Amino acid sequence: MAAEELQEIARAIVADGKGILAADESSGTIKKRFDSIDVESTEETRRAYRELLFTTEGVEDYISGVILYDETIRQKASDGTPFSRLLQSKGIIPGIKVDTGAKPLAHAEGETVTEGLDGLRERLAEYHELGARFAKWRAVISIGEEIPSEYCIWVNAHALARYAALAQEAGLVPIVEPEVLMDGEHTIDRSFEVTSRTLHAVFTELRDQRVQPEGILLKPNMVLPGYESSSQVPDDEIANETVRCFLRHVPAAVPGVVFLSGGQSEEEATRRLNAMNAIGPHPWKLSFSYGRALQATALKAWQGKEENVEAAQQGYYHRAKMNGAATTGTYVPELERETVTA
Ligand code: 5MM
Repeated sequence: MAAEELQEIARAIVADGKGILAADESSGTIKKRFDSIDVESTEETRRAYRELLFTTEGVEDYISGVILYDETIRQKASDGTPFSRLLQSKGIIPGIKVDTGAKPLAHAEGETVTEGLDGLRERLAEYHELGARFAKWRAVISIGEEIPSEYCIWVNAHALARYAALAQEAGLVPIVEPEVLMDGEHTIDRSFEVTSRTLHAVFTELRDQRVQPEGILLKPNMVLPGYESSSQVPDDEIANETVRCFLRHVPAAVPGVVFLSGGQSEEEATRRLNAMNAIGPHPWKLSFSYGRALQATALKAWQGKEENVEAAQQGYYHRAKMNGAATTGTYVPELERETVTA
């Protein structure tokens, strides 16, 4: 596809005040989320929950794209409208997760490689037919005493680039997600070092495999201490270190960086994104592609009950609005107390 068309999609996704809802939980992950609210995970409960999110009135003011899972892109709203068409009708761009998950990496205890390249060209063509205009592939890098190995970083970077090249060929903007996990006892310096090595490998492979940087979006972790670390740091340090790391590795030609939340609380994810934008301008837009940090309140409010749909939608709308403000550095905690109604 022409480079300009990919760029146009990427730019629309990171338009001021907007970001992505990651609703591409695989069946195993959504089951874990539903277990936390004691709701059985069936095709119908998953459909009903996604319908709740996608039909939230007014959320399109803050959400430019939604990442879907294979099952979800084939599902319909209660009135028979396919989810991808429903999103398009609200001006939201449908996207699709195309990896098939992180699997144990041979000869590398505790490390994984993300799979899904077999038949990917054909799957991408089908997803384009189904309305997707961007794709997502997540590589997982864990921090431990002896890991990550260079072997793990480079095989994952290689696969990310192979995916990204195929996605661009199919007319889908690849969201490139090398997630350095936030679990562990490591310091922020160690997170910086591992994120730096990972981004170096990813952008080397992307370049070697002829991926156009103007037509991708990067979905990374923020640089912060591990959750079990005894040395926690303030938000402005997380913002400074994350931006400093990206300035070293992410080409200015990349239109946007859309962060994952990775288990941060909803407000932490908002505050830290805001802190980064408050020290801008940066060469790229800094926005969000949150799963848990957009859905936690909504999921808890829903509890699988029809009568809670409105409360759940209000929770989701509110987080989308808060993160929308964070993309322009205009979020202040006082906004949390504003009415949460759409
Ligand atoms: C929504 O979760 C996504 C899919 O995860 P699985 O393949 O493990 O089911 C995940 O890739 C997500 O898009 C990112 O991790 C961002 O979500 P969070 O919750 O970290 O913001």
